[in-house]
Amino acid sequence: MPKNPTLFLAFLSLFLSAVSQNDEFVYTGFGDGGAASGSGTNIRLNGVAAIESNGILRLTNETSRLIGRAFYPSALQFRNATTGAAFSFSATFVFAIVPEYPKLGGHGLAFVISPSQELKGALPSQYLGLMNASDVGNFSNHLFAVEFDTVQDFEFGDIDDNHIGIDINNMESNASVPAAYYAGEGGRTSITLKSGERIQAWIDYDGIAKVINVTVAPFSSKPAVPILSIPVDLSPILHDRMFVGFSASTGLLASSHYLFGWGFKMNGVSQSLDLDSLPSLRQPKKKGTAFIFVVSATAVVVLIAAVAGAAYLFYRIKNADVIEPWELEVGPHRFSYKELKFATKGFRDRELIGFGGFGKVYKGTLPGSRAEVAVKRVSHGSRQGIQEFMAEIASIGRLRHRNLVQLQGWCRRRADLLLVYDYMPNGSLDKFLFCDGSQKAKPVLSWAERFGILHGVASALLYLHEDWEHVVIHRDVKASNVLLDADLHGRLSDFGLAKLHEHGANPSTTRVVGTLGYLAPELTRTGKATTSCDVFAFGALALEVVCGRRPIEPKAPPEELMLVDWVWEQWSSGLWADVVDPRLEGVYEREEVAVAIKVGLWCSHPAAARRPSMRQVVRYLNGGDAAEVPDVPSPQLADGGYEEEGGPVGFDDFVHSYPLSSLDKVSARSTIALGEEAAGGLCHEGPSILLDGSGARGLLEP
Ligand SMILES: *[C@@H]1O[C@H](CO)[C@@H](O)[C@H](O)[C@H]1NC(C)=O
Ligand SMILES: *[C@@H]1O[C@H](CO)[C@@H](O)[C@H](O)[C@H]1NC(C)=O
Ligand SMILES: *[C@@H]1O[C@H](CO)[C@@H](O)[C@H](O)[C@H]1NC(C)=O
Ligand SMILES: *[C@@H]1O[C@H](CO)[C@@H](O)[C@H](O)[C@H]1NC(C)=O
Ligand SMILES: *[C@@H]1O[C@H](CO)[C@@H](O)[C@H](O)[C@H]1NC(C)=O
Ligand SMILES: *[C@@H]1O[C@H](CO)[C@@H](O)[C@H](O)[C@H]1NC(C)=O
Ligand SMILES: CC(=O)N[C@H]1CO[C@H](CO)[C@@H](O)[C@@H]1O
Repeated sequence: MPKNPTLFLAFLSLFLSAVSQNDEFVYTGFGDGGAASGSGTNIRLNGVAAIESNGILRLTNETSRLIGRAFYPSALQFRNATTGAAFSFSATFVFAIVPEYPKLGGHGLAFVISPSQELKGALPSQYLGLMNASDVGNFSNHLFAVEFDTVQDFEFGDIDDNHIGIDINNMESNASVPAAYYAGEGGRTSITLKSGERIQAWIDYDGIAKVINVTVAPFSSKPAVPILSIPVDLSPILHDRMFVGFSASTGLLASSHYLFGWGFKMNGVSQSLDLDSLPSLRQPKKKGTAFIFVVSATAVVVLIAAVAGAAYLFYRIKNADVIEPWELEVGPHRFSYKELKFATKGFRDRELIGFGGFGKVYKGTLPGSRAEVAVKRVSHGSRQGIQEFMAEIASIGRLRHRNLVQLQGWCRRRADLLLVYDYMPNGSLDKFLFCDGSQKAKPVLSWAERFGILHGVASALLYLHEDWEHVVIHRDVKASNVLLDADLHGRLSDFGLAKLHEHGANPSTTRVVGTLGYLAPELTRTGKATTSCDVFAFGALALEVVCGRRPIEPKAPPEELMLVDWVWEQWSSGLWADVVDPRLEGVYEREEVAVAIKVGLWCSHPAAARRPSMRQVVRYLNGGDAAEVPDVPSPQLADGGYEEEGGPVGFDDFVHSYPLSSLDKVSARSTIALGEEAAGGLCHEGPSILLDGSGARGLLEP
């Protein structure tokens, strides 16, 4: 028994009253007048969150890579302190997500119960401001969140770009569903989170049955059946006292995330919110009955003036560029749309010089300098396109190397995205190497020219991998991405797929992009692009340049189908002269060809760890002495547990020869499609493949 029972009881009642006082609140708007009922306290904001004058809480605006959070100011008792059992609770809130580009969201918001209001070290983008890459899945996070996600992130197995998920200590949801609601008998009606409209959500936890329910609807009455209902015991996940609130983030793509009202109750049903009584993003329409006559008379006059003005303004606006703040921070020169339209003669089809993975490429002549440029127009409204574009500008703006195709500048006009490059008069390397026989066949490149091109591409890759301030992985090294300038020097192009990696950081990717025949085997398994994947693709390129053949040649006899296999075979039996492009008619430097073959085979090794670095590649190409190049490790010594000891060899290694292993995760359909295309006698580059993070699904791009 405490010595002073009165004092003890006073403390106890104070404690209990504190608990009961804090266990329910309602925000009807977040302005001063709309403070939580009862308490005079308002809401605690951090990151870029702010309350707008009309009482709307804005978690983020449309600037990229922001975090905004709002928490109820004091911690709430979420568990019975004696038993450690989580209490039931219910929450309801109204939010809206207004994306920068109407069809593209970025990234979403989450209702969160967390041990702190700060969440130090957390990242924006796909992490929603909740955690960082090293925290993901760690049980000491003690984090419960319901995500309203508008971006499909393959790394965390997102089901689509419009889903609701329950996240426990992890960004990979324990359960998720496409956003929708059940209205009456009507079945499931889907709802677009990033529509910009107000959406109400309800989150109910039953501490006895240990079930969490999530419901959303575009109106205030709660649908009877939740859209997401899963059994989960929050007792081990929560601490006794936790903070409750919201977190939102933006990535390369951005949305404004708004909250309009929020009700919460521990051990009970939260007070309902009425959409009509909450602040609204749109200005209410003014209704004036008395003035209608006067107004309409005036309106007629104004209208006539306005139509004339509008016609002029429309012309102006149509040709005007709206420059957003982030655009000023992007490195290279920003062209005006008018300049580029003029340069390409209005993007005329006759100026078209190619199709990239994400858009068309036009030839243009700049109005002032008369300089020739290539203008890549990223497809309108394609979400991938815009993401690629952002990555492209950010990463290549400041890259400078004589063997890279220089980005001169760029332009964005609404959803139209344009990149301006140096014009390469001689086109791409693949046009020179393959397609003999067609009328447009280019002259045969001499060995000296070929060796020079390999050398140039290797030094460009070395620059990207090691010599720049960030590690840049090209991800799509192939003959059609090597362009030739007027002097037939090779220049690496198309950094649309490049992503930046800080030196030392663990490069991880969410999407595998590449081209059949150049994809490193480990890439299809792990989905992680590394510099070794570029080395692998360079190996394929080196062999192509020597042999004048594609990495996979469907028209060739079966034993020659896979270029690497065939070259390895001939090389090991000393018959390597047979693989050299017959169009060279035997005129080549034997020593250099041997170096190129050796380096090509070495780079093509199926085990990433056994491939050389680009620095070694450049050194051996410079040396031009085959004897200096170490013996290429046998491809049979792939990764796995056997190595040189002669231990057990995996079954798979007998089934597939090693370059085929780079195809084994790609559906048979891809291989067939490739065969058909080639059989049609078309002069195409091989199909590109997009694999999702699981590595299992192959999509063909024409
Ligand atoms: C968004 O918020 C950030 C941080 O408060 C600010 O720097 C930026 O200018 C804002 N952007 C826009 C478009 O309002
Ligand atoms: C906590 O659990 C104990 C034991 O079941 C119970 O007696 C007590 O009333 C509970 N406390 C609260 C605040 O629910
Ligand atoms: C990740 O967040 C934790 C705290 O949640 C922090 O200690 C850690 O330093 C962060 N890591 C990075 C790489 O920022
Ligand atoms: C989880 O986080 C704690 C505290 O930040 C840390 O000590 C621990 O090593 C982490 N565990 C894992 C598996 O990363
Ligand atoms: C789901 O939640 C439980 C904890 O309740 C956890 O053990 C599990 O790893 C979570 N993640 C997934 C993806 O199911
Ligand atoms: C959750 O949903 C289920 C299924 O509709 C329902 O039976 C249950 O009562 C709900 N629980 C809560 C706490 O709303
Ligand atoms: C081999 C080849 O086609 N070379 C051309 C490369 O481009 C320059 C400049 O346009 C031409 O003069 C060359 O003939």
